[in-house]
Amino acid sequence: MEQTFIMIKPDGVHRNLISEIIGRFKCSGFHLKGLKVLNAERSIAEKHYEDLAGKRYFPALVGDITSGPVVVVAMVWEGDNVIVNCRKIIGASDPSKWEPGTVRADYAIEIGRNVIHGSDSIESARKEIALWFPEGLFGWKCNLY
Ligand code: IDP
Ligand code: MG
Repeated sequence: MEQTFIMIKPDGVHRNLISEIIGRFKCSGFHLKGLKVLNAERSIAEKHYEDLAGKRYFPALVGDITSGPVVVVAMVWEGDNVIVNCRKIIGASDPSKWEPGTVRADYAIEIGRNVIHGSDSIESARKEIALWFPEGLFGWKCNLY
């Protein structure tokens, strides 16, 4: 089954949006395979966003994720088509394209403070899960479906 990595960024944590945002993923068919709160280390944040290393906003982006004594909430969800479905729940990163009903439409302030990250492909999900959960995932299987 497909897995995706979801992260509530520091702005979402600081605004007490953790429970509200996790609640958006309680769709039937999604299973929670990992959940933790941690300080994001710079090396992990840089590796996470390495594809964007050439962008002018890269230092600000890494700075945001690692700024001060902040935390991120990292989650792994598993399910059929979970990557694309979670991206739909999250919404577009570009403010001019925020779709109503998405997490970002409801809570993002601007593109640089858009409260949440979600993997965009199977490859990036694999990379991000390995990066943020080097200890491995919670090993259980839902027996209700
Ligand atoms: P995504 O988060 O929707 O996948 P990406 O294009 O992968 O969007 O960009 C990663 C993150 O980089 C965005 O969520 C946002 O925090 C930041 N970002 C993207 N474009 C800009 C920009 O033009 N200015 C400032 N930050 C940006
Ligand atoms: Mg992205």
